[in-house]
Parts: sequence; structure tokens; C-alpha cells
Amino acid sequence: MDLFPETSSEVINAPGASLVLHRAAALGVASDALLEELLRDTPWRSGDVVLFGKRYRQPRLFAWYGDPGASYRYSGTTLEPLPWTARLDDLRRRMERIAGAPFNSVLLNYYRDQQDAMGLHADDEPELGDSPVIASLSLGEPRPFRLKHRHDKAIRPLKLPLPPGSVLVMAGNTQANWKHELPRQARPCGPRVNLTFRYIYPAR
Ligand SMILES: O=C(O)CCC(=O)C(=O)O
Ligand SMILES: [Mn+2]
Repeated sequence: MDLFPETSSEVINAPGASLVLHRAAALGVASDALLEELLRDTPWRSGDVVLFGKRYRQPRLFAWYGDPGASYRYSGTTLEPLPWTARLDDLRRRMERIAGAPFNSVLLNYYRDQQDAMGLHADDEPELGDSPVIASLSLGEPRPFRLKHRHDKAIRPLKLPLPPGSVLVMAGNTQANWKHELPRQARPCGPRVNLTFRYIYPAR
């Protein structure tokens, strides 16, 4: 058991959001070894998005794990979760301790290089509930994570470089008031893997 699992955590000042960055979370393994392990062992898949009636390949790979029934809906398809691996289940328990909230699923995103990205969005699907708690673990290349206020243009966007081994906990009204993105970049860079631990309410 980790008696002192936390080395440092920082509250990110963003009006109407609840954001805490844990810069060096206890993962039970070195973050570079974890990156290698996940790159090797994950059945990465590509997904499509439909924009204005046209189908595009998402510029990244992903995998979805969770408890049975914690399904992930995107672009009109419902994805059943893969069963937890020992590693991902162990990380889930660690993230629950850090965030102080339960998780029943995790979305892994693999950004192969600088051209892979995720567009501006909020994690505000109904199955995540009214004020989702999401723990976002970053590995590999420290790509900037950008946040933009949804309602007040006078509030400046935030740019957070998420270091490998860091955990950003988004909670409260973060998703209601802010959107976030991982922009593509011009500068060549190495791979990054991000894991967002979530709690999916069962479909009613
Ligand atoms: O890669 C990231 O840091 C963000 C991922 C994300 O926003 C998501 O999976 O919804
Ligand atoms: Mn997101």
C-alpha cells in the first residue's frame, strides 16, 4: 500500500471549473514503462466521426475498457467495453483514490505523432451524469491540453502541458462551463497515451 501516494497536487484556477493537477501520481510502475506496456498490449482501433453527413477517420487510435454494461456511444454506434486487464484495474483503483470518486470505465487514446489530435468538446454525454468526475492520466509526449470557456469569451483559454505520469481531475461544473481539446501541432513529437477514467450510468 502507498502510504504517501501523493507527491504534489495543484488546483488550476479556472472560473466555474474544478480542476486539480496531480503532477506525479503513484502509478505502481514508472510512467515510461507503463507507456511501453500500453502501446504493446492494447488492441488499438481506429474510429470514424460523422461531420455534416460526411464520414472521417478520427486522427488517433482508441480502446474502451470497463465493467459489463458500461457502454460507450459515439457517432451512432455503441461499443461494449473490453474486460479490465490487471493493469488497468489497478490504475482504476489508484485513480479512484486520487479523485475520491468511483470509475467503471476508461477510454484510452493513442496520439501517434503531432498530427494526431482531439477536437474541442466537452465530456457531457447524458450517461456521464450532471457533474462528471473524470481522471485523465497522461503518458509520453507532454502535449498541451487546451480549455476554453463555453459561455464567456472574456475568460482566457487555458493551456496546460500535461507531463507524463500526471493526472488531471476534472469535476464539478467543468464540463458544463468549459470545453477542451488536444490540438495537432507543427513540431514533430513522439507518442502520447491518455487514459480518461469515467463513471458511466447504465442506460435507462
Ligand atoms: O488526450 C487528452 O488529454 C484528452 C482526451 C479527452 O478529452 C477525451 O478522451 O475525452
Ligand atoms: Mn474529453
